[in-house]
Amino acid sequence: MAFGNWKQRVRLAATSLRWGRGSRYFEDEFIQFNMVDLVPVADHDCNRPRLNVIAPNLSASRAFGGLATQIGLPLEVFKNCLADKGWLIRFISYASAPAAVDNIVSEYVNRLGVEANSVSFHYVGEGSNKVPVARRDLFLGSLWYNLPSALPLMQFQHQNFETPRRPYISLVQDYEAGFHPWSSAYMMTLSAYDSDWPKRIVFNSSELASFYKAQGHKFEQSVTFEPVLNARLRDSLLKPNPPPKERQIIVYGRPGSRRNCFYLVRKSLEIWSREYTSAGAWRVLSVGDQHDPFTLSGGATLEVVGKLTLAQYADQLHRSAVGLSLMASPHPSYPPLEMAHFGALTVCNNFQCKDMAAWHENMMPALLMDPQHLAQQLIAACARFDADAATGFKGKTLKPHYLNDVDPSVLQEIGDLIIQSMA
Ligand code: TRH
Repeated sequence: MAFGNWKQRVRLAATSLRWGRGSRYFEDEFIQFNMVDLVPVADHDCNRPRLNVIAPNLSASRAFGGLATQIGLPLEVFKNCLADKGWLIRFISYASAPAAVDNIVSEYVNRLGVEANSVSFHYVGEGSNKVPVARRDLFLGSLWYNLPSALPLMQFQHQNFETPRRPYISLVQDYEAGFHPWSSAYMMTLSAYDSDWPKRIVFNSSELASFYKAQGHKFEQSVTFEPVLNARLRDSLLKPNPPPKERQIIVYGRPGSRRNCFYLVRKSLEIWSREYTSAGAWRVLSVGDQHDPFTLSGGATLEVVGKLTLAQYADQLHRSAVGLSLMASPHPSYPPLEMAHFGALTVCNNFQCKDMAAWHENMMPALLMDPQHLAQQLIAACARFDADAATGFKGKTLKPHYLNDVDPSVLQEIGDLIIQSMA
């Protein structure tokens, strides 16, 4: 993560040298997304149907929830519904190959027991943007800019092999137009949603599906799956004798992702530490991005640890009595679900179609996204733990599916959607 920050700083410095002082304009226009032009070349060798998953990179150590789902879900669908029908699966990565031990695809292939011979890789980041395209390729992407990247490949297939315009499988994991202020990126995201190439959508969560549909975007067909707990975190949650709860607030601290509302996180913690008389007994642990520490009052301490491994993250989830995780988005967001299910009283937020209180009794959604109000929620959560250290363990999940694998009947629906797209 620190390395990532360095790269971003060097890039910003280079931009400043070339164009003058850096500005929000530059960040939004050139840095917050990574448009990659893919160049098709005919592949006459592959005659089997092939699902192509376009991903920004395949590195497990860089993956948060979005990438993990983008890799894991298609592999689960492949294993359950496509492999026995002769399909292949290929991962097209914008970045060069990660170290073998850091390859997130290999991790899921091993865990799910997918036949490794059916899986191939194409790394665009290794010197050429050329991508071999065969008659029976189908493309799936998650981030909005995967569609404009894939379009030349799909158009080439249509013209070169005289195939029908095969639908693009869009794995919608957030309303990504909202990731950008009004700008080129914002307009391009809407254009990707509304382009006339046929699209079939796989929605990550009902909340997001409702929001997306309410915006009126057109698509041919859709399937919705509900978020589930990461299997490695689930193993840790279910292990006997977990570490005990401590006076620790685990905070999803990601200044690099606007949707995680870092300004509100920081301001509310500053107020909490000034106003909660027992704050000195508490420690705040910021996980997610590496960032500069800020000062807390009243003897409360802050430690910034950035991105943890899943095992380290699980350990801290066990230890934390209180959680704080915000996301300006209709998706429920994985971290508050994790915090609540690990027994932390979790300060979080609702957003139009999402109601976090519907997920777990430990959720404490803010009525207002205002630092003062959030601080009062934090004070209430800490006071509840100070009064009863078992309080978070008494809270129950309201979505029992969350502790299982994705529903097999939904995997089948996604498999059918993919198979029908090849017709
Ligand atoms: O990948 P993400 O940025 O999430 C994306 C977008 O936020 C998008 O808006 C959302 O809708 C979509 O995913 C589903 O990050 P996310 O989901 O916030 O990542 C959380 C996961 O990251 C969590 O499930 C486990 C992992 N993680 C770590 O591996 N180490 C850590 O230290 C932390 C805090 C999380």
